[in-house]
Amino acid sequence: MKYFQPELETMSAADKRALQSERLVKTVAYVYERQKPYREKMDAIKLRPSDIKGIEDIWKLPYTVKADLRAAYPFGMMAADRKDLVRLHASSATTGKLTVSGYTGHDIDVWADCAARSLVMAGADENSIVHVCYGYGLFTGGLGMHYGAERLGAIAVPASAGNTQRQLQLLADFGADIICCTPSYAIYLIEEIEKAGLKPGRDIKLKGGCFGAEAWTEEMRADIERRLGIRACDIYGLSEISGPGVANDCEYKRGMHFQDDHYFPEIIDPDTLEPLPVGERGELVITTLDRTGMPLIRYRTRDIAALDDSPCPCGRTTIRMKRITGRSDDMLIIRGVNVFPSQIESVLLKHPDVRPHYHINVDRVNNLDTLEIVVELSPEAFSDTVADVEAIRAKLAADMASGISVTAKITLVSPGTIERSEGKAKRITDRRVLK
Ligand code: DLL
Repeated sequence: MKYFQPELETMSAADKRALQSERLVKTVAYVYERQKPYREKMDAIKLRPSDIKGIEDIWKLPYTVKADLRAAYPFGMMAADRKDLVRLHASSATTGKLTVSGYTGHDIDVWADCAARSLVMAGADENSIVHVCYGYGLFTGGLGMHYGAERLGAIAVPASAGNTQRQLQLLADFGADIICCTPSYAIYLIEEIEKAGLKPGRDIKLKGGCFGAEAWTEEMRADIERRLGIRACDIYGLSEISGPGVANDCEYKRGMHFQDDHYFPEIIDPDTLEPLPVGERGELVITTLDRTGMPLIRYRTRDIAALDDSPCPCGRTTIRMKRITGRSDDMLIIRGVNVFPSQIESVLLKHPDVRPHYHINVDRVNNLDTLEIVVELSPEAFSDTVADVEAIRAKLAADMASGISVTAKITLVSPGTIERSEGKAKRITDRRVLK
């Protein structure tokens, strides 16, 4: 199976634009009528739904921000009648109140299609067994991929997060070929697979996976692919828009195919709020084109990404999105220098003597920001002499200084010291916020 919905995934540019235009015009009229907080934003700038004639007018529309969702907690952003809503999810990824997301049956259908498209890109088909170890619950990871697997006609294994030994048993006994989990959990699973003496290919039959819900790096992808012998696809999504499957890598892994018949992406400069041209990195803004439960117009995701409209050899014509390098609110400012945790990960993973388990501590001592990176040694390096370990530390410190332009204290710890994550990894402790 090459595509899940070939007619939609390989649509011509002209047909795509016509579809996006038609859907945007409808969405704006619907939101103006049914979503009071957004109507007020449009009224404030005297913008009428009839001013939006097609996708080329999208820049005229005001942004929606997370604070709008919080202010409308819990149901103020719902546009559908209550009787038509069938599900709620919520996210507490950042501090503060939950952001609630409401879905009609139509929204769940569209989301399942997008998750099924993603699974096909990772190598799944109707004969697949899809092992889902994203958490099931208010978090969208578990149920999103579960519905996608069923939509595809594959078998979904709702393993959910946690109980790693049980996960290994299920993977070995059921023989799943596709796995869905966070990249940090994948690394944990791989370690346990290796410890148990299970061999990918022989005991574990995985061929591909959709890994997302947190920022990760090409180095991490290479590590997962090498150790599991699989195709590791990056999958993006957020509960406000639907959940996993808004964008996903195909087999060429040249950026995630953004499901732009349903979700329209833009990149803006987060400071000036001006749209940026294709290719430039900035904040991702998404408009839902046919959502009915909780449509969102020009939602500022805070995620930092770039778009790519060059053709993809896979034949899909959806616009692509380069790997998310982080969230603008995750960006650390250390002594005036901007540092994304993913840049730190990238430097660490180029070093064969450490493993991808790390924690970042930021503090302020005598009015000066300090950065400490605690990382686990590989089991081989751990048995080296003290002098060898000191050499590893010095090399990492030097690579880090040139990689992120900030000096960091490197603390090497023994294998297994850093807490493993079952869902989104929590890798930063910023004590400055408490001071
Ligand atoms: O994380 C939905 C999801 C589940 C995506 C499973 C992929 C796989 P939220 O909990 O609402 O939803 O968190 C959304 O997670 O704004 C990004 O900051 C981050 N994120 C999600 N996918 C990626 C990714 C789910 N592939 C927030 N790369 C988003 C980097 C990601 N960050």
